[in-house]
Amino acid sequence: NIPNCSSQSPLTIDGKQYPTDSWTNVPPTILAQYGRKLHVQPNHPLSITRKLIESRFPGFRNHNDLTGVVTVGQNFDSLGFTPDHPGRSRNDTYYINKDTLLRTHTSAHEVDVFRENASNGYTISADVYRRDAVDRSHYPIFHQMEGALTWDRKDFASRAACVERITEDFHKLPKHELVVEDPSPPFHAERNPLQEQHHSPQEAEIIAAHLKRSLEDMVVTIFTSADKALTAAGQGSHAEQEPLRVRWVEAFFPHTSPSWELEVWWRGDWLEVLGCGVIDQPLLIRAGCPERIGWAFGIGLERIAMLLFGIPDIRLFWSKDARFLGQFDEARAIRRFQPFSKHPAAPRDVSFWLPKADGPVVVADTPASATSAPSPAGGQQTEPPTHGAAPVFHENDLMEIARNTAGDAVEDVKLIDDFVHPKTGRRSLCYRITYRSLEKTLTTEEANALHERITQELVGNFGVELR
Ligand code: FA5
Ligand code: MG
Repeated sequence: NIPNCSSQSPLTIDGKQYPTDSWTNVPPTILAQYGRKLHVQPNHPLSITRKLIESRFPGFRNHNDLTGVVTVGQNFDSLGFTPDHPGRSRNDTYYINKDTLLRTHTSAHEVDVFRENASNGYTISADVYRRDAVDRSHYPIFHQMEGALTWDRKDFASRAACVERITEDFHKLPKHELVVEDPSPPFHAERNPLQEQHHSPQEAEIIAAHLKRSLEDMVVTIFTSADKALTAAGQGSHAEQEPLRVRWVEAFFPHTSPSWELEVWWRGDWLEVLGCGVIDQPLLIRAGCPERIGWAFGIGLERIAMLLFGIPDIRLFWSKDARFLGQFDEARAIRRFQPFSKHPAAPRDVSFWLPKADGPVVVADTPASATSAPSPAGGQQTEPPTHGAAPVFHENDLMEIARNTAGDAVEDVKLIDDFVHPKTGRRSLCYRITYRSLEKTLTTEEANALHERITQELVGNFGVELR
């Protein structure tokens, strides 16, 4: 029963019971993978990657065991997400109930960690959960590393003295040779303002410079040393195929301003590896350290690991196959991942008419805000669960049906056709679902059976009409 897989019975996660309600949408397949903690498994590529990044931030406290069940307050409110922010949608977030969810990012812990001890810097590495697309670089569970560093104005005689210290710290950071592309303006008065009511321009600028240099150092150092190892092992460095290219682009987060994303050139395209910015001062005020100023970042560990080891498919991180796990050793220099088998892909298409929209327009790729009803009592959320009538189809519903039905045998789900009938006004969608197991060749019958089950779920849950 998707997306309203709420039941009366409570959910047990990590030995703790949580009541369910009409917000509950976390499926059993996700809960079954909860708690694997790949980022701390010895010799797992995500753990190796985490340690490499941590090593570039000496003196930071490393939090690697914060629980993934958090409150709506921690995940959104503490960071200044507005009540109608789309990230709160049940289409994007796994709710345990209206107050509790599986964290969607490691930023959920920022305020708590600052409140507990804001001195020096910290990292937080953890599993995070999102209802998201299905393809080779997206998985509904992935791993992030948060990092933050602040300075306390109270430690200095004046604000100018604090700026001076940050400037000294900046000059002590390792330097690198790489020319980092920076095509967009570093600040934008409306879209990405300096927090002028809280920070002098000098404070914001030196914090930003320290942040960018620190992250550039991290990326350049770990990729250059991986390259050296690969060359020494005769495995061909990344640089031989494509020289390292890195760029900054403008980004937006409720909890930082100004904000940026760092992208790395990979196989002919820019791949976003992290988001970062100057910490929103109200966040630090909420955390009880109003005189601290500083920066924060959030890195996708899988993205870095895929680049470092040449891992082609994000599903592989979940493999328990010794042919995968046996290739990584944290005591040894980086080696390129050797694919152990590539089984054939089995693409299947499904075309359907969306139910005739009497009232609101049914949309495939945006949350169905047109059908909103009042919020549940006491909840911050503006988007209600759908009751009674067949739920409005959202693309992430198909992603989830595919995952729940075919598990890791589904490699990719892509919209390949979308058209509105000129006479009837009905909308038709066609998705191509690519089946491919990492472990074995799927027979035609197996692929057909998976496809049939997904198709039937779609009809049963969303009242679509197959074409
Ligand atoms: C965030 O989650 C922010 N909280 C990051 C941040 C922290 C910004 C602190 C400022 C200060 P974003 O949604 O872009 O931002 O995710 C951060 C990184 O996680 C991305 O750059 C990407 O590397 C990775 N990521 C995001 N979604 C996925 C996914 N579905 N699969 C794998 N990696 C992902
Ligand atoms: Mg992003």
